[in-house]
Amino acid sequence: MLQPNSLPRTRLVAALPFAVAAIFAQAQDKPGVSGTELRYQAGSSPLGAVEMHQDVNPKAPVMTKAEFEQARQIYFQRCAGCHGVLRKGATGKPLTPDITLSKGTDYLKVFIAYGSPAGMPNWQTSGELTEKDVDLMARYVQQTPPQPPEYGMKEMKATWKVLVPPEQRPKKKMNSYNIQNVFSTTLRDAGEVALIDGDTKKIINIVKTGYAVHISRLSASGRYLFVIGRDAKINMIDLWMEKPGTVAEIRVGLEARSVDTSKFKGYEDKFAIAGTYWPPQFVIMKGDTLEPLKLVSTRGLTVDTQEYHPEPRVAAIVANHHKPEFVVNVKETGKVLLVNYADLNNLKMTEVAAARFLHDGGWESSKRYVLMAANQSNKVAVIDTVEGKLASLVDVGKIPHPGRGANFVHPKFGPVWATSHLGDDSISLIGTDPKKHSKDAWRVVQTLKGQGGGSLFIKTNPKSSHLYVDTPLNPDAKVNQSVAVFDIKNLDKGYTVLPIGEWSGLGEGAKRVVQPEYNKAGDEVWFSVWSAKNLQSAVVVVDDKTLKLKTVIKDPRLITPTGHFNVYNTQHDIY
Ligand code: DHE
Repeated sequence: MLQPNSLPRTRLVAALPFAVAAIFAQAQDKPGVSGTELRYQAGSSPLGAVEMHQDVNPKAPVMTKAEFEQARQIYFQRCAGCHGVLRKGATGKPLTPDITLSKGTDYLKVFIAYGSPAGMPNWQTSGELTEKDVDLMARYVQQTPPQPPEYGMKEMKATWKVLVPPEQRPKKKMNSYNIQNVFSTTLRDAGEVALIDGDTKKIINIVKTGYAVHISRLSASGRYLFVIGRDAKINMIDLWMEKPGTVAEIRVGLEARSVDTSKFKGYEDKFAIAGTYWPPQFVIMKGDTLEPLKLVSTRGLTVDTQEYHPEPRVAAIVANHHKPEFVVNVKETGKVLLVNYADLNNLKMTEVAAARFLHDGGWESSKRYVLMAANQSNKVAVIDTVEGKLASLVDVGKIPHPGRGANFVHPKFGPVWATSHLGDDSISLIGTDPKKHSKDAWRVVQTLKGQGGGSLFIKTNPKSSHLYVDTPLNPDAKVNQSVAVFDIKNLDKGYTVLPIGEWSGLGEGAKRVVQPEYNKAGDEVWFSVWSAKNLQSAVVVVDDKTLKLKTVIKDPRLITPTGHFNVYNTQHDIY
């Protein structure tokens, strides 16, 4: 049998129908999706493990039950991130039988094996799938898409556990940790977070969380830490306990990425909110117990062509500090919802039309305007949360990915917010001060050139004069194992490269350097050095003034560290 990559290109092209061969040739000249994008978008979905109802489609090619199940697993591991759970299209094209049946198995096999210039990765020639897998997938996408179950209040309540009721929790902080300087580090493949004391750099506790845990956020008081897994499990951790640990948990859906808490005066620690990828909805919960209170579906019409989308995923959620409001990004429809939580029974929501594929983002320094990346649209949407309307849609580089972005005062243009990009090496600086710098507000005032594409996170701090840009998904190991640092006072000088991977002193491994995060004082920057599950990883701490190595935190329990969240900076949205 032929192994991936072993098929001579000429032999295969000769065997193809003309039109297919032409697409193939084009795809080879201009591969659709870079390895960078592939590594990011094609993340594994926990829905592969969920039982789903399946119809038999008499028009589709025959598949045994075992073949179907195997293909379904591959689909949720590799394809659902772009083509959607229901295969109705997300950032990738729809793959429903009305489209795929008329193409036929041979055509689809070539498409899957070789990719297309429009964005389909070359799954077989890249070695990611075998020829047998490709045949399986070509037949699978002609079947009726299996539908995952809905997940509502009843299912949520069945998973909801209050392990320590509020009245049995400490009345004051029972430990001697400086909790404002604690870091919650995601241990992705262990399904855990490490709580690390930022002062001593010692691990306080390792807390079991959901599958492929994603992000951590803080309550307004800084006492409670909320962690969400890709399987939509939330852990609420009480940092006042002698040994901080989980006091409540819930599963709010079947797949998720975002959680946040109410930050407005009078509502501190009162509500939590989580958004789910499946089902497409968000839920508002009690802030001290995670009791689910209000569930809102995000299914609806797209912002541009105004067509129904059956699975618009909830991406980033941020809490407004000046209003009782959550800002909720609905990815596939391209709408930002401003959800007022003052009266949950008569919920008021402002729907701001932005652009499709809203992903991540954060506040500018005054916290009136929130900037959200519409990643596959190559735009940043600026929402004025006082007026409750779109202030601007700014064109930026290819696939902006700011994390929450970086705010600093530009020597010439005043306050700016910055994003780096997955798809190119640019860093866009957007003016954010419509009062004093009106002609520069909501436009890219300067574009910096970084180390390369594959950037995920950018960070600075009001006390620092540096801007750090990671590139963990760049294909070049030299670039993905290091970080670029710009001097904010002298941006034209270019960047300095810090070889964080090398500084970690780790042996073999991918050692991708991910997510700069400052300590509370703003004088240290922490980086995860992320290697595979079976290899050692580390957290590297850099002195922000001197840009020299300060400490390497190594521990066998630090398995696949990715994001890390400093309590104080996350609580106050300092970035
Ligand atoms: Fe993330 C934030 C979704 C892959 C690490 N990620 C987010 C947010 C979303 C998201 C919607 C914003 C949450 C918020 O602010 O409320 N991420 C996704 C995906 O859909 C995607 C592309 C594929 C997937 O299968 O999950 C994806 N993310 C990754 C990774 O591969 C990363 C690097 C490692 C990992 O843990 O899997 C990763 N994402 C992060 C981190 C943040 C994040 C560290 C928080 C950034 C911040 O500064 O707040």
